[in-house]
Amino acid sequence: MSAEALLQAIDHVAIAVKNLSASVAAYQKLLGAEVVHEEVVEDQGVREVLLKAGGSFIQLLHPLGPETTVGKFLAKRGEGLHHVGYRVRSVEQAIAQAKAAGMRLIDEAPRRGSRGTRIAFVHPSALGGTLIELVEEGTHG
Ligand code: CMX
Ligand code: CO
Repeated sequence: MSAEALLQAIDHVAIAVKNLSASVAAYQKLLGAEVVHEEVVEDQGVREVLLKAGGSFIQLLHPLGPETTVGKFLAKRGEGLHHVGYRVRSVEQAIAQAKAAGMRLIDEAPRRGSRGTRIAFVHPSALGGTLIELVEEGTHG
């Protein structure tokens, strides 16, 4: 598979926030963004709210506790951009391609994300200091 066929779209831009309801209210008020989903993903230690941005999402992330990845990120770096999610056709294929390219992967096998998605993270050191999430849409939307 060629590299250009891999990335379908930006699935989401994820922002770590300290106060989820205040941030949701700010996005609604300032950008008129509509909340389309809210979910606790225990596996990732987060509660997330998705706001619609065309065919993509803004993913507001709030940690389930201080020892989670997002909890530690907030303590160390404060609020801000946490990762970018790229939509791919097949997360297995994307993992294999990233691995073949010598990239440092956080997940070598797909995990379960919100909305029934299948996801895998690529370490920020692989792509210019930005944490990347590969996202394959679930069959149930
Ligand atoms: N973006 C960019 N760089 C980051 C980062 C982030 N989100 N989080 C940490 N880093 C950097 C740190 O600045 C640090 O860099 P230096 O070594 O240059 O100082 C380095 O990575 C290590 O930082 P750390 O605080 O020790 O963090 P860890 O190594 O413990 O964890 C990471 C970093 C990326 C491996 C971890 O956050 C991870 O496994 N992430 C994937 C899972 C995840 O993020 N889940 C939450 C979201 C779930 C969802 O989207 O559904
Ligand atoms: Co994400």
